[in-house]
Amino acid sequence: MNDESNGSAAGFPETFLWGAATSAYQIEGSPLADGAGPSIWDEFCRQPGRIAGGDTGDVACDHYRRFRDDIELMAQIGLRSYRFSIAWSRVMPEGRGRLNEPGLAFYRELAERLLERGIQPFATLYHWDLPAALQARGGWTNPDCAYWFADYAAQMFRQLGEHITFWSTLNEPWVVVDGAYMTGAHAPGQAVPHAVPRVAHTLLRGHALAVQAFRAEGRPGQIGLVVNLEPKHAASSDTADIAAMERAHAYMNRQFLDPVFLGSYPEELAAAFGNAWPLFPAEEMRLIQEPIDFLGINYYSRSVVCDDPAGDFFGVSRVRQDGSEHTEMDWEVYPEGLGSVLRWVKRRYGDLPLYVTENGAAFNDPPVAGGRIVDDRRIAYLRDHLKAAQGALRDGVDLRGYFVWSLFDNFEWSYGYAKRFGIIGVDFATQQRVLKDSARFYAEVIASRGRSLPDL
Ligand code: IFM
Repeated sequence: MNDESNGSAAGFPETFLWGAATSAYQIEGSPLADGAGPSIWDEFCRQPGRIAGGDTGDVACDHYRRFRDDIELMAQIGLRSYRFSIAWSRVMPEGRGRLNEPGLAFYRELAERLLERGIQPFATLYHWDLPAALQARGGWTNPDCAYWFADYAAQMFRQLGEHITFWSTLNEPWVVVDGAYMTGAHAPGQAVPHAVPRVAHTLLRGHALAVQAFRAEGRPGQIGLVVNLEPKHAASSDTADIAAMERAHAYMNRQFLDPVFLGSYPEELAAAFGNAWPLFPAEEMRLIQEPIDFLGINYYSRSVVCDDPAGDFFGVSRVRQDGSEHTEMDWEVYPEGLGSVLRWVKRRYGDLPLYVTENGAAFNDPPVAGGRIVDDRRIAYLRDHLKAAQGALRDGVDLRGYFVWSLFDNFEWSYGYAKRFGIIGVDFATQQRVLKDSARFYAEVIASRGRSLPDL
């Protein structure tokens, strides 16, 4: 992935989908209300020491009860689309079989009201909150989980497909394998690296079976996959560092896309896993290549890496770029990387419709003053990334939309509520919402189709 220029000339296309994104466990709260079943995150948050400050998603942004007012805030910003996820155990408490009608009613009303306000629902089927009942059967380490996921997906297409036409199967499968099974920092918190290849494969089988289920339903709409990508740069021109960069790139950027678009896993992974690398049946590799309508790309940062036998599972360590600006996640601010990943996907995997399904930054915002939250660093971050996206568009990338992460300050997984990504500030004690200056900035960008961005 090389960096290239990202200049720009005109505004974004008329049909460009301007949005903001969230996920169920991070904002909804009331995870067990109205007959919902527990998810692995409900259970994980109850394990001492897992989440900063002992935080949980029990209340979060209380969106489950406040979504009607929240849609008004979305309309105020002028969003054309809202990307949210469906909590599997809210609609299927045991993860299989029985549907929970009040849970379905929540998503149905959410989608209906969004459409009434001219906001396109963009639904994710799996944003990490596996039903606990399925974890008890092995979760994603059980190959049957692919079928459980596809059955759930088929039910959602049937139950909600009248109102929802944009679907994505999995959000960031790399984080599922890395957080949940490589490092154990995410639910279900198992650091079992040898399980990673099989979990990745089961996720991809589940994804492909869900896409087939969508086609079988014959409903109008589009279905895709969402991955998180980041350019990997070698810390030096040393061959060991370059090889380390290739390993990191194979693991994070190619592990899921090579099988979907090219029909094989990166050789670097088979080499790194050695005896733990399974023999994947040819018919399963063919299944995984089920064509999709779009690819969603979540982009936040790049990473500069070096060879380090004492580093991660792949013998790689990150080299922090001290001279650069970093967000509160300690992620380097690197807008040109967004253009790089968009162009790289087009070059390597072909010219398919792309969406930037997440992009944003956690910063320590100043307190509310005079009804405002002045978050200039977030504005600069969004501005520079939007310019990079526009440069890619100008270079012929078929970019169809852009979603800010996140609409609200929310539950940032193992960091709890300590990291604030929102363009809407949330006071978690009172649930008061305040549109940050970045929300007003984004509203202008949307209204002007990007012409309010400098140098456009
Ligand atoms: O909060 C997460 C989100 O759930 C998935 N993508 C990255 C975000 C920021 O870490």
